[in-house]
Amino acid sequence: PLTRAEVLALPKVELHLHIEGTLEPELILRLAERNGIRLPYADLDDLRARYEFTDLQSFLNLYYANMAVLQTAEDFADLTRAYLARAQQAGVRHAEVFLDPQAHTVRGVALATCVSGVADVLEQSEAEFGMTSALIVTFLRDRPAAEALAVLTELIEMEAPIEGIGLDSAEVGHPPVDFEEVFALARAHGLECVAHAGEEGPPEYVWQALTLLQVARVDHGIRSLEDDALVSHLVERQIALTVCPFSNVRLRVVDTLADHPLPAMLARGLAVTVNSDDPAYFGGYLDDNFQALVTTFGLGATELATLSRNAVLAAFLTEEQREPLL
Ligand code: ES4
Ligand code: ZN
Repeated sequence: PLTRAEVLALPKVELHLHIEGTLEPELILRLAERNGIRLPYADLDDLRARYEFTDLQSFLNLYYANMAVLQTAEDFADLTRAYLARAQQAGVRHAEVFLDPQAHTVRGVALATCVSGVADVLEQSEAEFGMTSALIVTFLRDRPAAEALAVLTELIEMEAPIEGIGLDSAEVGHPPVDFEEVFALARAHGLECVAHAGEEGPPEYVWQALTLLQVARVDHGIRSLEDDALVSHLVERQIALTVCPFSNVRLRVVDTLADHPLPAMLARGLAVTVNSDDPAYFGGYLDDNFQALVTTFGLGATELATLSRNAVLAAFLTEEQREPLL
């Protein structure tokens, strides 16, 4: 098996990373103090004790509650800088970062505050951390599509520096079809499109993301394996799936990492990529996810190269930017 040093040295591309999911417990407490916010936690250990999840919703409850500490553009900038520093250590060369604006606007934070706090730091990622980056705003599917449409309209009007849009939060009962109009508007403005689908939801949601939202990549997508016609469709078109091994284990989508279908997905020829999703909540960053795959499945240099290459090909990069990563 590959060594830790070899795993770290592998040039990595991260395509599924929620910036709010990089909010570490220590930073939560520091920002709470800085902003004079009272949290319902006695101390760091009390907070850490709550990181045990039974499903996606049980995680989302903690994830959204902890965001209360993110108030100013400086808070979002500090969060983003901390992620970039950690990603650089992990060997990340390019990151496409999700931001959930509605998780902040619904609690009174201005859209420009969260977007510029993150975007201003991402703009410096190459100069400060030696990695390129892009911002993808994700809409909360468990909130009304009309609200997403209003936020997207505002982002377009303010000429926000975004590469694309995505769709996340509680999946079951919130099918992609509800967001057709939002994605059509995004496409009309030249924005790239991705969506979470087939994490907890059925293969039908993956089909909808592909055919109705016309996404370029599917976030998670692991339940696609239940539908052979869908697998064939994804393989033929080499549509990338941004798979998140630690996330799937911690949200009980799979029982243990050893039960994860990633090797089976690779064997079927799916364009699998490895991602960290919400690393502060799920037990590790991108290097840790790769390391665990190497340890659990004995993946070798060839498989890791395939996973990395899949991510480089699926990234929203110009050919000039892509070439040195291939
Ligand atoms: C998420 Cl793992 C996951 N699934 C859906 N929505 C999310 N938002 C943040 N992490
Ligand atoms: Zn996600």
